[in-house]
Amino acid sequence: MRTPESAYDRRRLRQWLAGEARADGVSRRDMLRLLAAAGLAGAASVALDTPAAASTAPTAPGIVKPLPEDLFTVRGTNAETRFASLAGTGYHTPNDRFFVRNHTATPVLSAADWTLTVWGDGLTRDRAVDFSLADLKKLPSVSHSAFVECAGNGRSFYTSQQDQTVSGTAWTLGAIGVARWRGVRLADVLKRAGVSRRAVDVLPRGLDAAYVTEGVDLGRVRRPLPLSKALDDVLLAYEMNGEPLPHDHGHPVRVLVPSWIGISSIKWVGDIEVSAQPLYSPWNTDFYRLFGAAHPDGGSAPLTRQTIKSAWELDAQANLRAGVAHRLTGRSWSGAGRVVRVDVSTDAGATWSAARLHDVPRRDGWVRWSTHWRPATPGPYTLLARATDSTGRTQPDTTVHNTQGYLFDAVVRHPVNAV
Ligand SMILES: Nc1nc2c(c(=O)[nH]1)N[C@H]1C(S)=C(S)[C@@H](COP(=O)(O)O)O[C@H]1N2
Ligand SMILES: [Mo]
Repeated sequence: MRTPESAYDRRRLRQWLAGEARADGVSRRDMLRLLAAAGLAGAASVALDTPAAASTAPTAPGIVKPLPEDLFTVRGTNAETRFASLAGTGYHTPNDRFFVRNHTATPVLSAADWTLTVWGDGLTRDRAVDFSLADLKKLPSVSHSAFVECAGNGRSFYTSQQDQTVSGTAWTLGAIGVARWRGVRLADVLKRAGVSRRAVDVLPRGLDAAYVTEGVDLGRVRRPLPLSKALDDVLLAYEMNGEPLPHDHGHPVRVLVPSWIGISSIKWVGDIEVSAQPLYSPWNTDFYRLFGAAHPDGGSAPLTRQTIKSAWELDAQANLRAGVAHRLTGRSWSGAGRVVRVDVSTDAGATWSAARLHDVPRRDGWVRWSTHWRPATPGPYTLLARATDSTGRTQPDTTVHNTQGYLFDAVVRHPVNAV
């Protein structure tokens, strides 16, 4: 029913390691130098404490929308949603509090001037095909509720809970949002462009500036998708929660790849290469694979689906009145299936009970849940939430380490104080 993802990824990985990969403008040697410089072998430590100046800043460089402190924590060029700000909101993350992950800066593009160019040797004709936004809007529109979640969401807990060193943005759990996306099926656009039977990969590329890191220009943000996934459930979205796509989330059009890691969902898409050969970019070779002692020499296959997580809609170190019953809320999600059960503990795991679920579990989304708790006496407490999905997967106590801190799925210890 779904794409044969793991076979695809194993094949791509072999080709990359065997040097059969098309270099796509960045040499393997440059990438290795870059990774060495970034200290990924013995990776640099994540900064757990956001500098005071950053955490109170109302804006992040390159982000257009306001980032009030009660909604966001700014982390470099990115803004993390504060889970506490989702309490009482609906199923979908409001656009004003949806996290932003930018490699560079949000480009402010005009919808009227925008075109999408579809090109490559995987098309039946030997010329590129352009689509305006008006052209896309003439195709049948579809809506889909789905999360976008950064592969590094939860990364800081490798350090704070497991005492491990990882590189990258020190997210807590707020690098996720669920929106109702409206747009057209990528499959319909590819068919119009004339996708040939030889096509195997598609490579959407953003119109934001080239990403330069450690002195290496990696080019514009782009990540290949297997044709089978591209033809399955991928959207070219032009609306988010009933509004035109906001600038920070890809205006006028972004790719939306349900259940896969956030990097797949290319914002501000400007062109899509359709290729008869496997494609590579830094974002499916040296980034977004698992490296480290517990992983194969040379790294894992490229990451595709998101993992399983839970979060309380509370700040860390929130104060709750002792001796009073509180209704506590949270959300759980999984890229592999529907979340069917959430267990919670208010005593650091000594006892557990089932949380009440408030949504019909659905794939590509999350479930809201609640529990009641009356802290008997003042003092510090640790809250835990552990989700189980329809594939039978349950959040573990620890996550196997990888150097770039991707796919953290362990139960997070959430400290609160009864006062
Ligand atoms: N063009 C472009 N697309 C991009 C990115 C980017 O920097 N440039 N960041 C990616 C990453 S790493 C993530 S997690 C998601 C974040 O989407 P959001 O900012 O709408 O929440 O966008 C992805 N698409
Ligand atoms: Mo990401």
